[in-house]
Amino acid sequence: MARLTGAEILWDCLVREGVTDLFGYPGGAILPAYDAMLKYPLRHVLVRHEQGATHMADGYARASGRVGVAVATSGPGATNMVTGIATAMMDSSPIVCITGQVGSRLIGSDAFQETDITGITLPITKHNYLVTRADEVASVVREAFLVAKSGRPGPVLIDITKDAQQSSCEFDWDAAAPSSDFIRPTPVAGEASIRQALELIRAARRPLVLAGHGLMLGNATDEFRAFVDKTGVPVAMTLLGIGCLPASHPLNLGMMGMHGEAWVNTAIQEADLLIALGMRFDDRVTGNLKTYAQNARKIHVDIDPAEINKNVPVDVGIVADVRDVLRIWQPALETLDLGDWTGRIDALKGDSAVRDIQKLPDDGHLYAAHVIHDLWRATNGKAIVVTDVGQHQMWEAQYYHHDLPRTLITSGGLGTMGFALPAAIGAKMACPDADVWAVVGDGGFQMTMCEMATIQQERLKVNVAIINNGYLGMVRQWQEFFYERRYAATPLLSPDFVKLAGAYGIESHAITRRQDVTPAVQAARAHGGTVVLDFQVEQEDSVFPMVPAGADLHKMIRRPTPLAETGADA
Ligand SMILES: Cc1cc2nc3c(=O)[nH]c(=O)nc-3n(C[C@H](O)[C@H](O)[C@H](O)COP(=O)(O)OP(=O)(O)OC[C@H]3O[C@@H](n4cnc5c(N)ncnc54)[C@H](O)[C@@H]3O)c2cc1C
Ligand SMILES: Cc1ncc(C[n+]2csc(CCOP(=O)(O)OP(=O)(O)O)c2C)c(N)n1
Ligand SMILES: [Mg+2]
Repeated sequence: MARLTGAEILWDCLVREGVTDLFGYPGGAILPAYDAMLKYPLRHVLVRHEQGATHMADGYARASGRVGVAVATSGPGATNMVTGIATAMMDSSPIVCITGQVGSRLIGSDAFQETDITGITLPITKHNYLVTRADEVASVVREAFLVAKSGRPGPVLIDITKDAQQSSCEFDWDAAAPSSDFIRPTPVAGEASIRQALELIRAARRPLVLAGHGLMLGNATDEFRAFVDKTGVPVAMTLLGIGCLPASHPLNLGMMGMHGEAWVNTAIQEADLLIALGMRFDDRVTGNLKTYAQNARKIHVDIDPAEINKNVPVDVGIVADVRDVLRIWQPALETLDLGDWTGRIDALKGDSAVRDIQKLPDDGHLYAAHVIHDLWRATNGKAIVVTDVGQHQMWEAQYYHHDLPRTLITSGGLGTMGFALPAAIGAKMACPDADVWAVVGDGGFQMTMCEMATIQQERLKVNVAIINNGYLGMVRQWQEFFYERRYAATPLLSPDFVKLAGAYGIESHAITRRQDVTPAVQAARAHGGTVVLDFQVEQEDSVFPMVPAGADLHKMIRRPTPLAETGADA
């Protein structure tokens, strides 16, 4: 058994947990840990703001399924992490955040850079720890990784006092294993509910799957595809579920909800059975709960018992890992006789006007939809696209057709502007061979664009597409629809992004015409380093369709121009 400092034990444990990369920013209370880090095979990415570190850890986790790690000092370093931790919590992303804390004797004395970060993050972490002794470090780190990745994943914070980092003790990895009392077994689906669900599935004539993020979190996409291929049930996806079934699969209908496809929302209202898999009936998904899917029986599979009957009462709730359930169901599944249900959905597609913008003649205007469509084409639908929050995020979901799981990374639950650039850095670190694009608004980019320096210092290639509409576009859209076009605080002045990127030593171009989009994307992909593309798009375009917040799901605001609809993109 070796005698190590708390700081050495911390990194030793991380290496044993399989960590290779971490994102952080140093300061006084975490200095002993930073000093000890030099001895361990860990790649530390120096961020420009601790919020960036948490989003990088989050993007790393979402792209790879591994736990992402972020490090900060006490006080302002720790509080800067709060937004990123809440973002990870809302979207069930497994990250471990490590913060330095003032010496244990100083706690409670308003010491320099003291803040009660475990208190502050209590409601936004799955669990958190204050470690005051070196001999606690190993067991806490091992438990923290287990908590972050097991069951419903989520963020965990470990706050370690400076003296716990500095003092020494015997380090025994095996003795620090989480106790068997602590390890909660994955819930097992009850036989009765499995049987009831199968009966409902067999009896259904107008069934729909509501496919969510849990399918990716539970690595269940192969089993899910087998379920769909066997039964023939059409699939609607949540924003975070995009990628769980290839967009090109004939039974994949697209996104549901506030900015989902019109035919999907109408089909939900007409369905006689909803099979919800690893999704949590967010209000962006359901609209008015009183009128939501009234004709449908409902099956809900979720690993978190708190989600069953939380927003939508269901007929059969199954608390289990969705992959286990799909595997148990598989032998009993049969191809369903759905009569004209798929024909009905095709008819609904026919009168929808979501994708009509592709058919517009090129009248000299550059629409965001054009940019996303051409980005999809030029990257063969295989890029990892990390979006920010706003209109561009919704256009990405509508016009980029993801064929692979974990290739759309976006802040859904918290809707955190500033997420994209740092999360894209994390995704690139996790998947160095992937073609990674950050699709950002002119507003959100300005919240974390300092991370361009991180990209350069780390010599990373993360391409950036700014959808520059001169507005906080999504808020402007709400003002247009619901506040009689009073654009309070939404017109947005931006710097010259090309010059700004240039100041960081990053190649950058502005694009204003549609015919220049594809060549710009291709050139960016071929370039050896990061390229920032400033797409100056139509300023007052809106995302359609739109279910106003709290409205009935089938009462969508549609694009006013009556254009011929195309289900498939040209
Ligand atoms: C501007 C904006 C607009 C939006 N508009 C839309 C919209 O139009 N449509 C839309 O869908 N979303 C929209 N969203 C996103 C929305 O707010 C939610 O984030 C999203 O609907 C959540 O998707 P989810 O339930 O699949 O994922 P999560 O919120 O991540 O939930 C995943 C669920 O899976 C469960 N789970 C995890 N692991 C497993 C496992 N192994 N087995 C079983 N269950 C598991 C979890 O317990 C959880 O209940 C919008 C967001 C923004 C910011
Ligand atoms: C941190 C944060 N602040 C405010 C908001 C509210 N909000 C949601 S979308 C949006 C506008 C985003 O503007 P921009 O980044 O330019 O994207 P666009 O909608 O124009 O595509 C705002 C302000 C938010 N989601 N996150
Ligand atoms: Mg904008």
